Amino acid sequence: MCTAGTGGTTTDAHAPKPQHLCTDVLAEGSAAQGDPANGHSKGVKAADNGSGGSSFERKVRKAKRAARSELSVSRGEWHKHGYAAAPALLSTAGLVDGLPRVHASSLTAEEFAERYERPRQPVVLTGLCDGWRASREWTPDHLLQRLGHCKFKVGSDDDGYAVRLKLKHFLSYASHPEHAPADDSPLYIFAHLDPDREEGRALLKDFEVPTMFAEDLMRLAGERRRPPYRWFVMGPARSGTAMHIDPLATSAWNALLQGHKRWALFPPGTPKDLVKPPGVEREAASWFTHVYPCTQAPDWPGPRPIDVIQGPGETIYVPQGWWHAVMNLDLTIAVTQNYASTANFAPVWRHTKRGRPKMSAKWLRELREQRPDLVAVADQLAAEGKDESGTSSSSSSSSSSSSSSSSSDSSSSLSSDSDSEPEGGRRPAKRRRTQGSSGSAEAADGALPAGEHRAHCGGGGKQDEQQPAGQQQAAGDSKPEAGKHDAD
Ligand SMILES: O=C(O)CCC(=O)C(=O)O
Repeated sequence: MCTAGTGGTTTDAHAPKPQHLCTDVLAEGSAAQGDPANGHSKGVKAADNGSGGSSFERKVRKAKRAARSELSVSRGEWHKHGYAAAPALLSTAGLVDGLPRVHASSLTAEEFAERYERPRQPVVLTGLCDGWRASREWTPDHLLQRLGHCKFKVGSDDDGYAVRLKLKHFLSYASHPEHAPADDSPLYIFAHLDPDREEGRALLKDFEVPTMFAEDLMRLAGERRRPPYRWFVMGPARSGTAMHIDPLATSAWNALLQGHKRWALFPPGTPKDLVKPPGVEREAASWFTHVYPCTQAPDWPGPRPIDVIQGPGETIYVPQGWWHAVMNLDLTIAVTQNYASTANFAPVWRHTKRGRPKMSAKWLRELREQRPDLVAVADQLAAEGKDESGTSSSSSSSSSSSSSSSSSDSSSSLSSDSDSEPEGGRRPAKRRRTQGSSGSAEAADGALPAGEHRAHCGGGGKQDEQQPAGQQQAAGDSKPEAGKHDAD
């Protein structure tokens, strides 16, 4: 079968409803040529001298070592693949975008549910972010001025704790020719929007959850109990998110404010070993280099990916169960949120009950008050033995095994510019690692998905696929960073 290559081939007739032929978004070609991240060099340079043996350099090295301990910084292993010298990786020439664009104003929430959510059809919505302050102010320069001193998560260490960099250092890293523009798979900010942190509070004011995604049933479990579910995402060219399915069978929306993202989506049921073949590094750049070309070969045995080039102002809807990998084509800034709604409640409930019993008990109590119709769904699943526990939701509700998992974490943070700490909180005196490999585990009350997020380079975000959620849950309350993409 296919072995390797670089991305950027033309999709074929298997790609659903090709709608718009993309031109090469990098025609102006900055990232591929190692140009600093677009459009903000003035502010970034003013903030930091990104060269020499500066403290900036030390902080970046430290963050890199923590976020990807398998790569030696000093031996140049962050650029061992030479992806930065392979401009085809960032080219969209010949790609056929396979998703329809629908203007948000032409769709009610109910129409969205009927046309896209219930049939689990991905779509790109336009116009959703037009009125957001984020559309105007989430530029590198502006964010630098406002939040340059704040630390953002750029990865997790081997114990699952957040690795953070100040935004001013991250932006210097993103633009300095010897840093991100040279790295195979650069560090990526994937930061849970935590209202207990300064940057979380600030950024949360800059956007509104669009009405079609507003149902957000997990809020009934309580902000403290529910897993992290919304993230600020910023990354330079070639950073991204490796192939995964979002956790707990949630669906997601991802609104892009700056730059361009390349997506590859596979429908639910696509075999994991096809889309995540063993031996391929868990980085988006590696996936698009080594796996994507195979998906275009005549003997590819699975469905072809849907290619999408998401541009600024576009919001992609990723329904529950879809595999997706995402690579940034230039410096991107986005916000993404995972959610449960009436449309995906049944699978989310199954995964949550199995993987997060304490949360599901609390959630069920609230659903009983506010959504008895969904409790009937949960009971039906239990009666059919489909909630994986075999116990009825009626009987489980009283036991509320949901005791503690107290979020021990108040938000004091260890104070260094590049550090590792549990999400939202203080690193416990004795760190405890949640189960799972490579730091992939779900924190007790933590991440939607937790822990590892080598899924996207460095970033700590949503998490991975169809792993029995029970394997993700950690007991106790000293928790590693909550990530969106965990390892499987
Ligand atoms: O913006 C990205 O890197 C994609 C994020 C993603 O795939 C996700 O949040 O599930």
